[in-house]
Amino acid sequence: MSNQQKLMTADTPLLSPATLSAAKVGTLRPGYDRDRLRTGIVHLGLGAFVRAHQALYTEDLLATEPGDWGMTGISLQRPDQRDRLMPQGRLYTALQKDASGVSARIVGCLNSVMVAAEDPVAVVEAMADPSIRIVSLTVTEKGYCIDPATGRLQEHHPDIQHDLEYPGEPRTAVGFILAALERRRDAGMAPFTVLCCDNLPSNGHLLASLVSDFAALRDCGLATWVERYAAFPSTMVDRIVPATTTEDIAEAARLTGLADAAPVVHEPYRQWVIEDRFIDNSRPRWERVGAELVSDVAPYEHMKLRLLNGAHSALAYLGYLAGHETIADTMADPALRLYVEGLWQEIIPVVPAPPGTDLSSYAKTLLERFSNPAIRHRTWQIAMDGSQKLPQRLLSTVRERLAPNVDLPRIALAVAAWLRYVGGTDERGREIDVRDPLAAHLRAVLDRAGEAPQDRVRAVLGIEAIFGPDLPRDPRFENALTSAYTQLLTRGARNAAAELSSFAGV
Ligand code: CS2
Repeated sequence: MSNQQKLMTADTPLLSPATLSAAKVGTLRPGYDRDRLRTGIVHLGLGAFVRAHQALYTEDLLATEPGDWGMTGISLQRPDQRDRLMPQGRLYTALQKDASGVSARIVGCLNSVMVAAEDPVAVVEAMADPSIRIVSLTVTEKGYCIDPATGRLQEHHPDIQHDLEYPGEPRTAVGFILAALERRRDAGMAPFTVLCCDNLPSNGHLLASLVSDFAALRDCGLATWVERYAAFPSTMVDRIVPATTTEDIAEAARLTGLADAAPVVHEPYRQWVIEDRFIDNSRPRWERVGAELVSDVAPYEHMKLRLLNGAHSALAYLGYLAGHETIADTMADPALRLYVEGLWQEIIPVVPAPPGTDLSSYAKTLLERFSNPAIRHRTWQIAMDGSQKLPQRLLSTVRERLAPNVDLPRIALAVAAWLRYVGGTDERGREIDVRDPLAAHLRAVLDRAGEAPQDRVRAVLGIEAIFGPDLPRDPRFENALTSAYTQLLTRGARNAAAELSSFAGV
């Protein structure tokens, strides 16, 4: 906790099981007996998202129907979450915010919290425990050691190499899953269901093939057992959850009367579409609290990745370059708001609508969600890891528009804004803190390319891990990107977007 936070919460009792009953009126508290909650889920990647999404669905369910679905939360690397959550009995506050106000709820379904890097063996043991029926994940795109353009495991990734050498003490999510599945197989137990909750296309199938790629490198018998018995349902997850700030910590304390070092903030909206394919059908009845259990997640996932995440990335790069700190600030800029409405018009024709969904209404809802002034979602945060995000968010749409030969000026501007952003200098000449596993490589490629826009575009397009083998060879895309990039350089993000904004809107 910073000194500032300490000052703000100095007179406030710490959140803990002992002080829970003192929470201020209006604070929702766990509606079940925490002491009797057993653990059925291990979750890898204990960031804010899972605590504001899956954990809240689970919390809602436990309140109406007690079950064995408490969660063990695992941080793969950093101890911060564990260090904040343990002293408060793993309780935390979820703040729901929109223009009409804020409400607080204290969440209790985390039964334990571990840090994998400190004790990987204990984590494998926890996952191999017979009580665990689901291992879910939110480790972000880069946590899968995947080649973004091909969807295959990066065998030469240093962490994968490490996990091949020390399979009992892994570092990666894929390594942990396989080590625990191996333990279960050797003990004659059933596997667990692996539930990927990251924003990746066909995320369950993708993770199944990564685990199978990795298993094949280790032991073919294990690969066959995993393929035969394990299950990797796909999911679509949705809720906007910005990084927690010092102000949020102070706000949580003010609302609940209890000092919480680890609150999460989220919008009211949430959606969770899950492929109903669990081992022995053993899962929480999440559908009772609003999740959708379906036989095919693909249309939901396409809609969400391309309309929501695609637009989010576009707004993040353009908004950042135009000097906007948050998505809500970017949406308050008329040129960029009109731009994103036009962007959706480019995306919608190539996205099949999920059953019962109208994509224009979906886009209207996104307009409202992105404009939520109470959610301060930083453009810089969303701009992170673009090399891992662009393929599924924007480049699939590029391919589908190029196939029938339709133009794509707004999508090209979004990709050009990413290119401008990873160049590392903003429109006022200030350095950008580019966070991306390929940041150094991108910088080197751009430095070698020189200053001419067409050379920079061509050089970056040549990165096959992002653009695949096909897009660099498509002169239509190269031309669209070069012209958008030139516009950005000469006129700036705001004007380049405004130029394209003479659209009627969704
Ligand atoms: C965002 C997502 O950070 C990002 O890249 O686009 O985290 C987005 O907020 C969620 O997917 C919304 O469900």
